Amino acid sequence: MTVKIFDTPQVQDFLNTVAGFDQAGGSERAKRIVHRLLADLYRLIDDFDVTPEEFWATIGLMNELGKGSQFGLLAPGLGFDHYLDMRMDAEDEARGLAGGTPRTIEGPLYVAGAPVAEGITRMDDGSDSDSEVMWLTGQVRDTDGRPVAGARVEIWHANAKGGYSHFDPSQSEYNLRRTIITDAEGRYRARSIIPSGYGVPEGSPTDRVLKALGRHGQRPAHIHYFISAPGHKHLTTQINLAGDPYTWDDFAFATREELLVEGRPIDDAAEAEARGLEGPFTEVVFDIELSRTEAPELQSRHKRPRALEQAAD
Ligand code: MBD
Ligand code: FE
Repeated sequence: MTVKIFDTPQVQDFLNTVAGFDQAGGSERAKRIVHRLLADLYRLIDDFDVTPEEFWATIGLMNELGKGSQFGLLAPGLGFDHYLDMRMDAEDEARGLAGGTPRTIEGPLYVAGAPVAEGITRMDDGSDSDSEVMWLTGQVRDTDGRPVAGARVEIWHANAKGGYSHFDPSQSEYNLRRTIITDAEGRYRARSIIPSGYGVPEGSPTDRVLKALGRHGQRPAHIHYFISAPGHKHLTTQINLAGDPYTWDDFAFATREELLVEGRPIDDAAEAEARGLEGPFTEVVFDIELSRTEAPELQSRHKRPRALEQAAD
């Protein structure tokens, strides 16, 4: 039976009490946000005639999401990460800080504390001899085209099975995760392996939510970056390797035209030798343009829970 009680004074008074409006302590912002959130949900329950069975199934699902630390995975699937990016883009536009390489979402699989190298490094541990060798390089410049020496370029990506070290126990510590400090010409260079796309674990609570929406949990092959340098705006971004069937069908909505990079297959002994490689490889070039800013809060990444990062950092 359909009943409508949301607009009654009893329910409205009840909401005010639940949100702590009649209490002196607590945070005004927390109260207003919780009040709004609960009001929207109470109204939804009324409008959709949500049954107790549906409500408690949802509580069970949320407990499972929490147990598996999956809220960070569901969030991009529900578009929150991209929505926050759209808001930060609009803020940059309003502040006159637009320009440079575009941002895109961080995702939940960063791990703090990767090994740091000057200018050049190898990211893979050499245990995967079946994967395609990747030569990943680029130059960091400011928006006037001047190279940025000494920039911190943090890179992380999946292996050819779509797994990330730390979260995938079959990989060695910090495999496919490095920080490279750009050389005098602003360049970074890394030997690695070509990543595959990521897929949300089959049967996981996040997968169940996506399936209920008729959606999949696949991401195209991508490589994550944090780039920072004093006097420049911190950049969180990713590149996508062109030609992936999921390029424009990313469950996390991170693809941007400007961030699509075509790998160049090279089968030339002299080219390989020039990079200290043997045999064929695929070169992936990603140049990065940073906007200048003197605001210290714009020069470092946002705080959020991250693996192996101190909450105080
Ligand atoms: C990933 O590798 C990722 O980048 C995002 C955003 C979500 C899940 C897995
Ligand atoms: Fe990723």
